[in-house]
Amino acid sequence: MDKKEFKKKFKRRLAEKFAMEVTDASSNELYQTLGSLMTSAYSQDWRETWKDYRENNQKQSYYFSIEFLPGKMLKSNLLNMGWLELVEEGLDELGIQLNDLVEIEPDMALGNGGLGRLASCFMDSIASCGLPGNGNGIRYEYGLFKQRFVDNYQVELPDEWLQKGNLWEVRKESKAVDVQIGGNVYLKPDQYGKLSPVYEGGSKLRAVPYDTGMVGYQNKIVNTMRLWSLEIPPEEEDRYRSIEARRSFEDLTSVLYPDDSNEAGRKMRLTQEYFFVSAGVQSILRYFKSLNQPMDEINQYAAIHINDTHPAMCVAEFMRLLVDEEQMSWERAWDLTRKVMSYTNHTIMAEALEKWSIDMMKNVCPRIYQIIEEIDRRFVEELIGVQDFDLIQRTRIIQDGQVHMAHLAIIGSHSTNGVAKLHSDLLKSVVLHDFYLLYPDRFNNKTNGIAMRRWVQLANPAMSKVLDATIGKTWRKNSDDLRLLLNYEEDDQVLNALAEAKYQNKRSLAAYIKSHCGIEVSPEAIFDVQIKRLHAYKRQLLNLLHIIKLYLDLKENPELPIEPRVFIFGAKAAPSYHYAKSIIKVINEVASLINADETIKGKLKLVFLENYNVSLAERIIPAADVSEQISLASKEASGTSNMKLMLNGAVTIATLDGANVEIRDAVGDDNIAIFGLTEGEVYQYYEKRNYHAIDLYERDTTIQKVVNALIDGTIPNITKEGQEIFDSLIKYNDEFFVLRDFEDYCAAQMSVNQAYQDTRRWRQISLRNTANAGRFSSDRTVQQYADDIWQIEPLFAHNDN
Ligand code: DL6
Repeated sequence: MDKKEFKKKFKRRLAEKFAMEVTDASSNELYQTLGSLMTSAYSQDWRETWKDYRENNQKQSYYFSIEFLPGKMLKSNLLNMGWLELVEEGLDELGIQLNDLVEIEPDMALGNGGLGRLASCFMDSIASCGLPGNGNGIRYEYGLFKQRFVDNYQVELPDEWLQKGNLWEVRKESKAVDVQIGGNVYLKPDQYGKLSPVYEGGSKLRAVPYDTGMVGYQNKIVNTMRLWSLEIPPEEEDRYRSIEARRSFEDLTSVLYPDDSNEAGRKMRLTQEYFFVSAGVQSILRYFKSLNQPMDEINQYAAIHINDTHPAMCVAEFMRLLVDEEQMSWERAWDLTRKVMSYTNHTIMAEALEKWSIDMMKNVCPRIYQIIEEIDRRFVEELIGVQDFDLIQRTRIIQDGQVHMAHLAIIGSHSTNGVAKLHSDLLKSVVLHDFYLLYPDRFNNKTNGIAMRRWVQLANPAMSKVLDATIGKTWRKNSDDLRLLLNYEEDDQVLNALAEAKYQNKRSLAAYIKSHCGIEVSPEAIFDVQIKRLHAYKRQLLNLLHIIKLYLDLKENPELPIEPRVFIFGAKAAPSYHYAKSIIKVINEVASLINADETIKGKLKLVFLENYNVSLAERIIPAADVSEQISLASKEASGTSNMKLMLNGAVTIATLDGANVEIRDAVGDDNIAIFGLTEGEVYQYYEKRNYHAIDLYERDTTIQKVVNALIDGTIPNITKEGQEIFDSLIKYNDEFFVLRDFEDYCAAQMSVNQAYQDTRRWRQISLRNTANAGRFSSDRTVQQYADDIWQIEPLFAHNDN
């Protein structure tokens, strides 16, 4: 399609859809028109992709994830369709700005952070690599809450992202399935003595899929992200006549991560998990059966991926369908289940490794509980006398009245992977060590990656242009070609062009900050960025204490020779995570104090941007000079903002945690500022129990001064929160070693300050970061999953034009 044709089609579609001309239409109507043109254009490829998979009996992977965080899809679909420039120019000629239409689109946020964003990067990469892989999740009616600051506190507002409809999804009524929840189940022998389940009571939920096309990068492949929505089956209508009954039913999939601080919230969460697991697995089996292949060979057609423990019930649901519905023997079904399933662990934080009480599981999905009990019984039976008794006790699925979901996922699959080298090593040596002893061959690493297309081509057009002009355009398809940039590290023209692109991005972020927060920041200053969920282990507190130190130093000596710095935070705290919310309050109060203080001559600014989400990340990341990756070593599984920021030329200040280690290996010690305890040192402290934060506080006057500022009135309006944070450090012994790493962190910050003062050197470091980021493409990651875990192959059948 050329520009002329696009304009003609656009005007015709607007007339058909809204009986309007361009000049009469609102941005929303124009957005709807463009979206409808796009979906009808790629639907043909979507259908063809499906047909080809089916006709070639292609093995497909199904990525089960309770979170997906795609963000806005208008521009990324345009880019992947190869339409971006043409549409931008065509619309411009019609007097329409594409960016005005982008503003209309809600930021689809069906996830909290890294886990969901990774799933969406994978969706993009799987399609872009031409791999047959699909997503499977929940179509929450409300996305992650909208964060507002009121009185400097976080307040959560509902995110009604579906209010104006969703352009990209298609409701597929014909593909609905029913999911049985609750009731009783008992096993009854049939005439041959085989036991079959008999269900009594409970309720049936209708799961209706909404499919969204996942458009590959200019390759005509369109895969599917299938999100399940809950409806009342017609035969159950009578039960839900009252408004309350209907509402409590519909509430089941309305919110992401219902509050798990109470029993009702937890039950809802477990119901959500079983709902999407059962619906997804049933639909995979139904599709497989339509291929008329022997059930015994299903592992050659389907790979089911358990993304974190939330979908771990896939193991039991798959067994249920094979044994109860397909009448397969337990042994054969178990063999197939393990061949089909694989699992990724995304955290080593004990509290995030899910466990469900037996009672609750019996209550929500009684048959699944029976099957898990049987898996557990056989696991113990098989190992008893072969393995150490204590090891069996520690690894079994059911322990102390609870069902351990990670154990189920590991025992019931053929592959368990971590998401960065260090994390995978820690899984083997510490967190899942017992399982590693049992199944050494199942453990592997798949370092995370990011969708380069979104995080450079879309987010940073200014830098993309410089890259095109310098190293040609091949990097757009093959991110390893970014390395060609290394040939230009002595080329002042290139260094200046990259710096100019960064400066433009900083100017536009500064304008955003001005209009959204009313804070004036200078694009000449260092933009120092920490963007991620708010969590104690990620140590936003360490960053804050250093800011307080700089502020106090500047108060003492306003002439202090430091480069002007703007510290930028973006983070949401889970609504029930009190401590994290206190940190937000204190950061905001410190910001109010610093930003209003003219005596420090604008050398320091602090900005906490409200409502951090994918779209905001796309604004912040291209403008960052410094990337804060300062979690306590051993706690961050991988991190992915570290990769996005590095790719966009930010210089990382980091602990040796998660994927930071691999970033350090990629750029070399001279191009990153590493500080702090190593993971080995952290474990030593745990072993010897010899960390005493109070000693550091009493010994070190700088620490004392900074920490005291939390409680001595230096920072107004934080009486409660300041005390709470002070206590977490001093009274409760600083769980995440913030004070232990403080001095080293300040030294690393100082080295960054010095490096920035040497402009040319800084620009070279920045160039090296971009040049070495290619390996962190999620195209590489999904290809590794495809080769090593899922054993799926790309489809080239209709990819020849
Ligand atoms: O693997 C994606 C992402 C990692 O980059 C982060 O390091 C990790 O914290 C995150 N994990 C989760 C799991 N839930 N919890 N807690 O979000 O996964």
